[in-house]
Amino acid sequence: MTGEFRFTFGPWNIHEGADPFGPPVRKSRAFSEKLTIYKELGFDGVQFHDDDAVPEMNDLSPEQIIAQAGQMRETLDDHGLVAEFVAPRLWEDPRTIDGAYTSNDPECRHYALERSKRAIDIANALGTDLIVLWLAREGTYLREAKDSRVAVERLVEAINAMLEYDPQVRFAIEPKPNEPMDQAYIPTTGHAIALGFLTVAPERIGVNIESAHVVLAGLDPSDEMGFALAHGKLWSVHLNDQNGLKFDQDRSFGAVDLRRAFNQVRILDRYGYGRSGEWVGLDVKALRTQKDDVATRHLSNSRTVFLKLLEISRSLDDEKLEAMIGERDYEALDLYIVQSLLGE
Ligand code: GLO
Ligand code: MG
Repeated sequence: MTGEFRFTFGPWNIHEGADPFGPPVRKSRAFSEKLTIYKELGFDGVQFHDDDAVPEMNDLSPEQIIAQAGQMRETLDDHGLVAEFVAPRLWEDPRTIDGAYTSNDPECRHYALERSKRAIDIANALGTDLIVLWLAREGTYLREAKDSRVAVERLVEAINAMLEYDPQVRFAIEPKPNEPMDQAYIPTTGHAIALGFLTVAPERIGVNIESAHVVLAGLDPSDEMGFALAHGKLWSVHLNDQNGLKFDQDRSFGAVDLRRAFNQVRILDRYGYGRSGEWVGLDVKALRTQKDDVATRHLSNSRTVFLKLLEISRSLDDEKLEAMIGERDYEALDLYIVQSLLGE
């Protein structure tokens, strides 16, 4: 069964190029302007942080938030776009400095949960049932400051409260091993799925696997995808690339390791990814050196590379592959793949 692929990205993927050592180098684009670019670049879906859909939402009542999200849905309709997911942005508020759901301060944990419920309201108003939880600050810089067992219990408690708040909504946890924290509590796909099994509704907990995050954990993205697929839990992907164990680079898909990218496309295609409505998200950043007028190429390039690798994967001679595998002639297999990637 082959996959069916539609593409999404988030408004944060078109950005001004600031990094921890320097200010913005490109002009800001309004969200409304970004929306006009999606279709031109070949994308049909939008990924949202809650406050991408409803800016300044902490100053609004729940009713006002729902009304504004409803307007955003109309804007999406006008552009022929749909919302893939909403992610509560729980890492910028002063109350989430020491973590959101795992903060040692009960008032801060309360804020995180209430904000997450508003994100669920926004998802409903936008017409999606998927919430992505990137657990950004759920970790610590020093082991003695927080209790890792209690942290897991608090994550389960918060997720249970969200599951109970809305009986339909599904959650895709986006694991990441580090950054902004030194060590995160839910660093890999296995941790995320296991966390789901501690909740009251494991069938509503899946994962969003990001290639760069997997590389930062020292693992192979296509293997992590295989693990999630075997559990029926691969509900979104954030494809990108990463040059070794550094800061989270979000490089264009396939820009660093083409073969690693190929294997991600191949496993998604072989197991019918997208046939149940899953999207291919490209969580890529423009290089800081990229000039303003061409600072969306990372998105269209990533999609182009995905489709090219898909073509290569589908053109492989299955009988030849099976024969090499049957003979255990993995050197021949190796050369066949490399030659295919070289276009030979
Ligand atoms: C950062 C994450 C981030 C999330 C996004 C959605 O490392 O990849 O971009 O994917 O905030 O929650
Ligand atoms: Mg991501």
